[in-house]
Amino acid sequence: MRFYGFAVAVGVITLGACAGGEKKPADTTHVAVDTSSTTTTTGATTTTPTTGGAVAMAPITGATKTVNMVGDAKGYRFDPAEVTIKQGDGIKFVVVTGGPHNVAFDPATVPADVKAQLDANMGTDKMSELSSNMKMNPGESVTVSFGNIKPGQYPFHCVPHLALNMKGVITVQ
Ligand SMILES: [Cu+2]
Repeated sequence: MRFYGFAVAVGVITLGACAGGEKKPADTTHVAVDTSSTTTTTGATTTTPTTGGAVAMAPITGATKTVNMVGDAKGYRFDPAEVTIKQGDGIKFVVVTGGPHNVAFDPATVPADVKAQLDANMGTDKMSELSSNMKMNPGESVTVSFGNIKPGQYPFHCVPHLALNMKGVITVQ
């Protein structure tokens, strides 16, 4: 009455290859994308595009003439209204009476290749391109350099008194 050998180690041999079910090939691609995007930013665009005030002021190297800005019983005017100068000269516009006055060039009358230089030559005391700030009191002035301005005729005016014919012409020889 003996029962042997029943439990003769039945199923313990089922050890087996259940390893490594978690690998996904996506890991490698992620790394590759990151590196490539860093290299794209190094594009060599170092040239300055069309920035407005890129032209430097060309200083007065010659004489400076004075033009008075006047408003009285006879009307509003530049005195003298017609001025002839040489390239490199300057003009100092001085308030005498009847302010506020200013000095402005009509962008439509200034040649395209002169515009940026003339605007720069008016300095930074401006209310817009080619138009100086208002000058209120006697003795206040606006000085414009004609350095590096090519020969030609340059009409100018006073913005608040343009309708009253306060204007003139500068001839650069
Ligand atoms: Cu005026």
